Amino acid sequence: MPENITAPEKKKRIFSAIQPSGTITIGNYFGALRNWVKLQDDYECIFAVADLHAITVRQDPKAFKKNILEAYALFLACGIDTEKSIFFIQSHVHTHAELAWILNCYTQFGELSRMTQFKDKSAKHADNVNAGLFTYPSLMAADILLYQADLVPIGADQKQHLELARNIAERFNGIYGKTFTVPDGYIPEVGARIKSLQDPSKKMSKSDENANAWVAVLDKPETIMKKFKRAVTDSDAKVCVGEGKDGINNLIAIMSSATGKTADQITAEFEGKGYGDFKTAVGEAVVEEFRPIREKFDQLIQDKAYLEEQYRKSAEIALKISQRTFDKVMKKIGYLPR
Ligand code: ATP
Ligand code: LTN
Repeated sequence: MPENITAPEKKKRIFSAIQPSGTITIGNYFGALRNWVKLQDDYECIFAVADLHAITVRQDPKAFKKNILEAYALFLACGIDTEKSIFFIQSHVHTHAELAWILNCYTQFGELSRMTQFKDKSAKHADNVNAGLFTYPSLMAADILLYQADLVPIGADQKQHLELARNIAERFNGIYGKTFTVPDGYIPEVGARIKSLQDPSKKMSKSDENANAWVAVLDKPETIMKKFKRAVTDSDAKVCVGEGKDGINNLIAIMSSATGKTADQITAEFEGKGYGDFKTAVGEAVVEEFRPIREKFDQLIQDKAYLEEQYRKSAEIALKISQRTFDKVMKKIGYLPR
C-alpha cells in the first residue's frame, strides 16, 4: 500500500436499547433517542426495542403488541435509519434470552441485590417481585456483550447496570480467555435531563401516574399546549435560570433542547415577559419540533408490511453477528457443538 494511503479507521460499535413500555416522552427523546440518531453517522450502531425486559412488569397482551410496533415505528420516524444501522426487536433474536441464562450463572446474587433499580422497582410493584426483575441486568449484559459493543449510550440511571455488564465480561474473560469486549458507557455531554412538569425535582418519567407530568412525543398539539400551560413554576415571575426555580430551569432546558438556543438567548428573548407567555412559547416550540415526527409516524404505522420488512431484515443480521459470540461462549464453556 502506498505510504500516504492509510486504511480507514474501523468505526467503533455502539449498542443500545429502550423498553417499549407505553409512551415515549420528550425526556426519552432529548435524553436518548435524539442522540442515537446523531451517532449513526460516526459509529456502527446496533439498536433494539427491549421487549423481553418489558415483561418484568405485567403487560396486557393486546396493548403490549401495539406498543412494541408503535415504539419501532416511532424510532424510525425519529430518524433511526435501517440503511445505516441495525434496528431490531429483542425477542426476535433468540441468542439474547439464551446468553442471558448463561450469564446468570456468572452473576452473583449479591451483585444483583445491590442494583438500585431492582430495589426501587420491587418496592413499587411489591405484588410482583419476579425473578426476571432481579436478573434484568444479566439480560441487559447479554444484549451488549453479544455484539462486542465498544460503547453503550445510556442515561445515568443505567450506569450501575453497565458497570455490572463490564464485571460479568471481565469475569468470563478471566476464566476462559478473551471472549467479550468490555464495553464503556457513553453518556452524551448534551443530553438534557428533562424534569417532571408537575414536580420538577423529579425526572420526567413515562411511568408517572400523573399524565400532566410528562409530554409524549406523539401527544396531540392541543395536549402538549395544555400540559405546558399547567407546568408547575415559582412565584418569582422572571424567566431566567436560578436556584429554587426548578420549574423554570426545566422549561428553559426544554426550550433549549427544542430550538438549539442557549439559556442566555432564551432569557434575553423573554426579558420583561411573564411565565404565561413563556409556557406558551415552550409548548409551541415542542409542538413544532415534533410535528414532522408525528406526521412520519402516522404514515409509517399504516404500513405494517414496510415495518415488518425493516425489523426482519435487521433481526437477521443481528442474529448472524450475535450467533458468532454465542457459539464462542458455548465452545469455551465446554458444550458439545449442535
Ligand atoms: P420508566 O418510567 O419506565 O422508568 P423512563 O421514562 O424513565 O421509564 P427508560 O425506559 O428508563 O425511561 O429510559 C429510556 C432512555 O431514556 C434512557 O436512556 C434514559 O436515560 C432516557 N431518559 C429517561 N427519562 C429521561 C429524562 N427525563 N431526561 C433525559 N433522559 C431520559
Ligand atoms: N435497561 C435499559 C434498556 C436496555 C438497554 C439494554 C440499554 C435494555 N438492554 C442494553 C443499553 C444496553 C433501560 O431501561 N433504559
